[in-house]
Amino acid sequence: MLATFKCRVGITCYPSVGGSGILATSLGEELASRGHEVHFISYERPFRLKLPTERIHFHPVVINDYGLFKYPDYTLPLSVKMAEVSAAHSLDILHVHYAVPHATAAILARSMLPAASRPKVVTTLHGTDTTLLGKDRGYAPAIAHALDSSDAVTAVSGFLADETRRLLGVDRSIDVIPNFFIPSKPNRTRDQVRVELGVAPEQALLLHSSNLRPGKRPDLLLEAVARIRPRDSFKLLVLAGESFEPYYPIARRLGLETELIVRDRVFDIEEFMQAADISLITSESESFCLSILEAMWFACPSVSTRVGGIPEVVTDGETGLLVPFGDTDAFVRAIESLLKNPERRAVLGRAAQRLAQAKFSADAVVPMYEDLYRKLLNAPPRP
Ligand code: GMT
Repeated sequence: MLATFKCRVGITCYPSVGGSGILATSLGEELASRGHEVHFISYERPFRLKLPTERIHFHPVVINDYGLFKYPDYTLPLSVKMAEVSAAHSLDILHVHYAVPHATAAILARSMLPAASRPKVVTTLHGTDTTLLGKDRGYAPAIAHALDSSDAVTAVSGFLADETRRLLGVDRSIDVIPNFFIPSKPNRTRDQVRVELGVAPEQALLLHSSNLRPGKRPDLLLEAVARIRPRDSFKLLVLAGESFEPYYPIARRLGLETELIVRDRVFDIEEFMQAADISLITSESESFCLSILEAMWFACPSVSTRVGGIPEVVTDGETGLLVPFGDTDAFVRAIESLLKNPERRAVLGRAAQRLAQAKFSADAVVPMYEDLYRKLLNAPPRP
């Protein structure tokens, strides 16, 4: 019976600001709310994880700074903790988010346990674990081995599944399970937030939310925004997952001091998402782009580069606008066209919200993971 399926899942992810950890945290919380028992195993509590929560446990991995090591090792203590938690709590599944080094640690943990009590290993690929590290000869064979040895592999977009096969030469099934998002209800109104940010009623609020890693190309974002005319028609809000410090000189050179608002380490992103009019993404590669989805939930359309898995999230001309990577003129024109046309913005935004609710909600996506777990637990053990 579908409704009575319950299992014990260990989840490992990066706890810091980043889409893979955010997704893993939401998945764990959703699984717990559906009656599964969830054990997070990581070096820190994932930053969005609310504790205490019924059926959710957190097991920190302690890393020894052994004097002999020039580089501290995380993989081994992580695998030992995974094996320990699996044995102590009879885990059915070890679900790792981001392959490096989590998948390697999980297969090692599995092999440390007696055959009868080995959890199934599910590896979810999020992006640079394939698109960046998969190109690095110092990592690729280990990633390919960990994927081949996982009981199931999922990727957050069809693009990422294909790239993984191509770059790593992996010849195994990879299930595509997209990301999802559950917006919290903002505490303040849209108007209150806009007043706090200093956005005039006639101005549009442009939003960029990311970890600002080089691949997000914050430099291109600022260059494009500096070319938007009229200058006083907008403000740009950057929700910075990491320090914006390296980009202030660019913003100053481009004379964007008046338009730019930066907020870092924001935990209540919903407050700002609801206040935004257009979400901007200039990434050179993106397997999915969770921040576009977060904005979609607040009926905020996007202008973004047509790269990687983004076209699987944004329907060009219907829920947002896609522009070829590197074509700054086209990017600026796309933003200006939406600035001039609030009605079109609203139509795109409403369509984006409907798409998010239909395809990228917890109710649409979490059962895909539950089905996968159920299938694995019903399958015969690996030879
Ligand atoms: O790969 C990264 O840059 C980090 C990773 C993360 O942990 O945030 O981001 C990836 O995973 C997200 C969640 O699945 C996706 O929405 C992002 O598109 C993806 N980033 C890239 O592919 C660059």
